[in-house]
Order: sequence, then structure tokens, then C-alpha cells
Amino acid sequence: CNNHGTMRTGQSSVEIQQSILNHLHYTQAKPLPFATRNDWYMATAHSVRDQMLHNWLTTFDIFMSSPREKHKIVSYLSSEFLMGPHLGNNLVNLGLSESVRKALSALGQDLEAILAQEVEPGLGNGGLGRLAACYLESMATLRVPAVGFGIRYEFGIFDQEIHNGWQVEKGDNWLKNGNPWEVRRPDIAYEVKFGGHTEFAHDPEGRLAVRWIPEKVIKGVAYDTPVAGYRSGGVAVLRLWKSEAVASFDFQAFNAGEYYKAVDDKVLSETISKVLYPNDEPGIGKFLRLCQQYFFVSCSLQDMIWFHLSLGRGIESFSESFAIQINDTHPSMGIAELMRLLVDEHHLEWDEAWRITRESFAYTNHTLLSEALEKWPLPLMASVLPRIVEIIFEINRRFLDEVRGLFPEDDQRIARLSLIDETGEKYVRMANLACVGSHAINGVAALHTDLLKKTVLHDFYELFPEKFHNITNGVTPRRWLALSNPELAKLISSKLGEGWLSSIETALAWLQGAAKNTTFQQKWLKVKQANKIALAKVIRERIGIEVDPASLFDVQVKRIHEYKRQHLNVLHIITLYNRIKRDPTADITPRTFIFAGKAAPGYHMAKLIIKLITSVADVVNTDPDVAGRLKVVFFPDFNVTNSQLIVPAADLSEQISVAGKEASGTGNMKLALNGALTIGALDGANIEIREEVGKENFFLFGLEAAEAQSLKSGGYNPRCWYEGNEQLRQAIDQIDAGTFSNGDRQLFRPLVDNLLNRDEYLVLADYQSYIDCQDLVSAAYCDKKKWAEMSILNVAGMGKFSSDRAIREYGEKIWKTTAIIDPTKY
Ligand code: 26M
Repeated sequence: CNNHGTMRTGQSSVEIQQSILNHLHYTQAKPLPFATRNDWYMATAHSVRDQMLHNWLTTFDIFMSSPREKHKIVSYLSSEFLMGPHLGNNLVNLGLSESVRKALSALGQDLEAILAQEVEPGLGNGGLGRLAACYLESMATLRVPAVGFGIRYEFGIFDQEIHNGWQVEKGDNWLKNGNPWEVRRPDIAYEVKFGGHTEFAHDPEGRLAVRWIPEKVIKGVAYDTPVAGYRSGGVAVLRLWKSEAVASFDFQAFNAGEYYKAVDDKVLSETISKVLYPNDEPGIGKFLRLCQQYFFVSCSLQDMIWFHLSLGRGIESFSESFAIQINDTHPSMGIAELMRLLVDEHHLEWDEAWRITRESFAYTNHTLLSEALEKWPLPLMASVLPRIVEIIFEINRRFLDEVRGLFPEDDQRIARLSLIDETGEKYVRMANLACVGSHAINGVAALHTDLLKKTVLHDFYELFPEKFHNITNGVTPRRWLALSNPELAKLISSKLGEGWLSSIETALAWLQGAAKNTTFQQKWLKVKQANKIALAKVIRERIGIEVDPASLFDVQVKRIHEYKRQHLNVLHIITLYNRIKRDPTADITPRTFIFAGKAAPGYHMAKLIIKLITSVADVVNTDPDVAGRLKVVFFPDFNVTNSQLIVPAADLSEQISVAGKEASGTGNMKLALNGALTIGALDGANIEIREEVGKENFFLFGLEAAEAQSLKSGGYNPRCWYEGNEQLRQAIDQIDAGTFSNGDRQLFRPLVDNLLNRDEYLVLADYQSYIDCQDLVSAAYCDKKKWAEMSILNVAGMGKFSSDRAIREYGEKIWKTTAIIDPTKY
């Protein structure tokens, strides 16, 4: 139904063409001859947005007129949302790709060029932020009423350039050409307090209550971006908060002649949402990061309470309106903030507020690295958020009283469970707060959840076993197959018919029947080949390296981190290079090694690993003995856009983190879904991927998590492994001797020293197993028919890793939301 005319929502290519012209005229204000490509992009985006806003308001109408018990909204709190470019995805999900292509072409424009115009919103670092984006899309697809709450960073993750082999960071000014997808809502704004002190005071009704007298108050303004579900009519909302000065001009200061102070104040207020921290683990407690976290959870909770009350409900039933999922501990201050809002501002008793808070919150953990568990210096938190610290103390006091009742005299356990780390300098432990204040805690892959129970969260597991769940991560097959790999999607449709993208969990398995079919295999390989040719072209244009599309494309794309072991991959490259140098006629399966990924700006070892990759590339790519059989490429600026180009072209997916460190991984899923075979250790979701695709279709190497653990506790000495393995020794000696650094022996010294003396991630222990496994990969790749069969079986086994499945599990196990907005039912 559309009672606003078809001017903006007509879906034929003629109507869309008209709408684009209208936006060029009335939104971009450009005469045709002066329209730039960006104007065409903006006009197209606005036309598509119109369609979505219509669905959005319809979704909202249906929600409001549905029975009250269905009024539960999922509120996904995340400090990051790595959405990727919107236009292409919205076209796929709305089913508008072809009519928009036609409309643009009638206007003399090329859809691909228009798509390339979009600067992606890079409001996340990696896996955690991208997961939030996949989940919003699946919630829209499944018509679960959902809002993603986060921060509208003015600068997202930095753009990466490679200068002389080193990473150089460039500011990401993603808003510079305007953002057609967001709607600013100046009427939806909340105040957030910082600093100052608390005191007891009588409220207007004469009750004695705590009053927080802040030093500073900042305003958060909502910016909404609709997220379209796949052919479902459903729309989820991404609501991001921008920080602003409470009054954009302090007139008193102005009148007093303190013009610059007034402006200064505005600058400070706007700093909070200025920039994303480009780290994928917490560093030393940074004041601004703390402000960011509190700022966005406070705005989000005030907004939820406002909405709940506006439905005419009492505050005591808040948890019937919202299921609040926190994406790692970054939003965990929300637990204390909801307590503050309920007790201080809505005058509930502590116990009732605590019941509501626990019923509302659920916590997803994303890490097993103990150094990556967030903790804030207590003095910092006490000065920035004095009232929040008081509340955390009170939560802790009551919690530890209970623990003491259960485990009298067990002081060590109490010290470990405490929300405050008092072993040295005092810290607030955010994971402890999240565990105590939530009714559900989940890990993101079976092994991860298992290890959480056994290690990092063991004490909490003993206390609240019923709170723990596993929900293995998933990715959306719309962006990661239909959009990124349209030819493969078409080929799959030729077997499965249309509609499989809505029921991928069961549908893909039907591909098993086609795995041995020679004609289908040939078509399958042809699609992969075309994707590789397309990537080779971009590599040539952007990096100037010529790669052979017939070679095996060996891909490792992810954040650069020692635990992910990009340097193990490099050791394999050097080993192959040495085989060629020993015998230039050696039979080597030609390979193109493709790396991409950003290093946190302060993580020196990760930056050195990038330099190592590019240095090895310089030597290997130009050595005449290699004769083009090995090529090494570091593809700069890994982001969602580039990932959509690289993933469909991969033959081999490198998932080689040391067992027990990668919580799940989601790149592993995207690559397998695009027909890459995985080489991997038994880590994170790799284990489940291997189960689903069949162990004969997965290249397994390396120690298991338990073995890795016992090797280390038995006093691991990497130097023994180095001395006992000639090829490994040669490779490391070459790095050390300057073979890849023009004789510079200092450059890679920190890396070599670390491997020989510490090797926390067991690179040397897993080296031989990895090399042997890679030799099997090389042999397997020579049998094209067999490889095609394995590739098809990989895709056939990927149904489980759809984010639709993951969202269904969250709904059933945690949110208990029956709220499915079905336009056909109302
Ligand atoms: C925290 C505090 C201060 C600054 C930055 C952070 C921070 C930001 C991002 C910490 C961690 C961040 O991300 C971690 C992450 O991406 N984890 C990955 O989550 C994926 C989704 O569950 C998993 O698949 C990966 O295994 C896991 O590493």
C-alpha cells in the first residue's frame, strides 16, 4: 500500500528514472549538464532511500498495531557497526538492482560506476563491528523489531596506505560528500552528565535521593539509518548518536566577551563522537574512550525508556519492551546507567531496578585473550562518572555478600569475582559487571564458549551455569554472496531455484547433489576464474603487480595480529622460495599470496609484520628464478568494499590462528561461502566449519587448543623447534640476515627475537605441520575436478553460518521475543 503516490516508491525502471531525475533537481539542485558522478550517486541513493523510508514507516505502523505481548524490541548496543557500502546491498535486498541499472543506463549512467562512488562508513575495526552489521540485516530480514545503537563517529577506521612497505594511516573523512542514508533527528536528543560530584538531596516530591551535580553536560542527537531486510519488507534502524554542545552557543560567555571560551566548549562537546579508536583490543584507559562508551549507552537507554513510557506502560515493565544485547563489554556501563536511571530518576527501589536491569541485559563475549578483557582505572572512572562508580560499588557489595554466603572463607574466589580488581592499582572489571548484570552470557563459537566456561569466565560459570549459552556467529549471505559474487549466486539459483537466499540454512545443502556433476563443476570453476581475473585487474591497476589468474589464490585477509599468525604464512612463502632457489626446476604449484588487513597504529609488531610481508614480496616477485610462479601481494586498505572484491576470488582461505585464541572468526565463513577451501587449525568456528563441510574437504593442521595449552605450561622453548628444523632455521636466519631487507639486520630483529625467545602463539611449533598441509593443498589444486567438487561441498555446508540462523538462536535462547512483524498477518 502506498498512499503517497508512486512518485517516490514506484519500482518500475521508468518510475525510478523519474525519481532519480527528481532528486537530481530537488535534492542535489543540479542542472543535468553539471551533474557530477557524485550527484548521480546521491540522486540514486535518495531514490532508494525513499523506498526504504516507506517500508520503515510501514514496519513501524505494523509494530504499533500488533498485540501488546509482541511489543518487544531488540536493542543491539555496539560501539562499532561496520556496515559497508549501502547502495548495492539495499538494491539486492529490495530487489531493485535490475530496474535501477536500467533506469541509470537510460540516463547515460553505469550502475557499477555509481556504486563505486560510495565511500563506505567504516565505523568499526573488524569482526565485532561487522558482526553487528550482519545481525541488523538479518533482524530486518526476519522482521524482528530491532534498533542498533552506537556512535556516529565523524572519522571511522583510518584509511591505510602503504609507503615503502610500511603502513601509513590517513584520516577517514567519510562524511565529506554528504551521507544520503541517514536522517538527522534533532528532536531525539538526550543530555549526558560528566564529572562533578554527587550529593543527597530532596527531590520535588520530597524524597531523599542522590543527585549528581555534573561538571559538564553534553547532548547526544540521533541519526537514523534504515537497514533493509531481504525481500521481507522489514526494516531495522541503526541509531547513531552524535555529541553536541547543550546550547550551541553559550550566550552568557558570549555576553561576557568570552567568545572563544564559548566556541571552545562546543569543540570539546563535539570531540566525544569525533573518532573511532582504531584498536581491536583495549589499551590503557583512555579518558575519551570512557566518555564515548558512557555517552552512547546513556543516550540509548534514555531513548528506550522514553519509548517504553510513550507506549503508556509503567516503568516496572521495561524489560517487556526491550531485550538489550551488549556487543562485548564496551556498552557494559549501560548496566549501571540503567540502574541510575531507574533508581535516581524514576525512583524505583534498588531490588526492583536490579530485577529489571538483569532481565533486560544479555552479554556477548568476543575474546579469549585475557589481556583484551576491558578494565578501567578506578580513579579515572570515579572522576568522569562519579555516580556510576557509586552504583557499581553498590552492585558489587550486594553481589559479593551473596558470593560470601555461597563460598564462605573463599577469599581468593571473592577477589576474582569482584567487580573491582584490587591486586594492584584499582580497576573496574567490565566483564565482571557484564556477567553479574545480565541474564544471559554467550560465546560466539562452540570452542569459544567451552573455553569461556573453563577459563576466563570459569568463576561466573560455577556461579550461574544457567546463564551460559553458545551462539555460533553467522554472516549474511545477501552481502557476502548475492552482492559480492553475483555470478556464483546465479549459478546456485540455476540449481536451487529462486528464494534460496531466504532459507539458506537448509537450501544450500542441496548443492551436494551437484558436486560431482562435471558440467556444473566446469561452470563453477568458470565463475571463480572470472572473479580471479577481476581481482587481478584491480591488483594490477592499484598495486602494479601482475598476477596469474590461473595460479592458486591463497588469501589471508583480517586484522594484523600476532595470534592470527600472518608471519606463519610468510614462513611458508619463504620455504617455497627456498625450494625454488635450491632447484629452479622444482615442480611448484603456482600461487598468488594475497594479504590484506590493518594494524592498530600503536601495535609495532603488527606493523613490522606488514613490512615483512611487503619486503618478502619485493624479493620473491622480482627474482628471475621464481619466474612468476610465486607472487606476494599486500592489498592496501582492507575494508568491506575491498573484501567484497577479494573474497569471491579466493581459492584458499587462511584461518591459521593458534588454537584457542580466535573466538570465532567470520572471514572464515565468508570465504568458504564463496567456494574457498580452508586451511586452518582447530580454532574458533573453524571446528564447526570442518564438521559441516566434511573433514575430507578441509585442510587441517596444527596443535589443538588443549595441546597448545599443555605445550606452553610444560615450558615451551621455541629455540628447540628452530634448531631441530632445517628449513625453518633457514627461513628465520634469512629474515635475520637481511635477505629481505637489503642486508639490514636490525629491521626484523624484534620479530626474530620474539619468535626465538617467546613465540607466545606457537608459530614455530606449528610450522612443520603447516608446511606439510600446504603441500597437500598444492597437490590437491592440480586436480581441478576434485578441487571443484570440494569447493562446491564447502558452499553446500555453509548453511549453518548464515546470520539468520544466529539471530533465530538469539531470539529463542536469549531474547524470548515472539515479536515478528509480518505484514501478511495484520
Ligand atoms: C576496546 C576498548 C578500547 C578500544 C578498542 C576496543 C575494542 C574494539 C574492538 C576491543 C575489541 C574489538 O573487537 C574485537 C573483535 O573484533 N573480536 C572479534 O569478534 C568477532 C565477532 O565475534 C570474532 O569472530 C573474532 O574471532 C573476534 O576476534
